[in-house]
Amino acid sequence: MSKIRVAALGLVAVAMLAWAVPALAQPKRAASTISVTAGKPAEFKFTLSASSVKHGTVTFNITNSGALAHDFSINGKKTALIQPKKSGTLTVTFAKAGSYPYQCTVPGHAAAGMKGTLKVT
Ligand SMILES: [Cu+2]
Repeated sequence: MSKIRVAALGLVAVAMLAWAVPALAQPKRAASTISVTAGKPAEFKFTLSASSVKHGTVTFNITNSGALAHDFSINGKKTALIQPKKSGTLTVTFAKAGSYPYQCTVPGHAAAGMKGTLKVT
């Protein structure tokens, strides 16, 4: 074999390792994203794109389609107040499976129905 061919084989081997090693090192669970719409289907309701999610880090992308300002609170974290037609993001880590209640913390909103439960598996 020529030196060039050996060098080329070496490069291929390195490239394959570079591909294989991160795949082995990474956890199998990828981060999840859930879309949350506040003010839908009614002003004091949330609509989530998923009702359950695997435990780990979850990014909530919240859009307020209501006429009032709302926030989104879950597992001890919450967004700032989100004005109508605006959106916000909340990244939350769920270390273990369980049922996690979420709500809007604006006074009276949760009592009016702006709450629910996310199942974490
Ligand atoms: Cu609200």
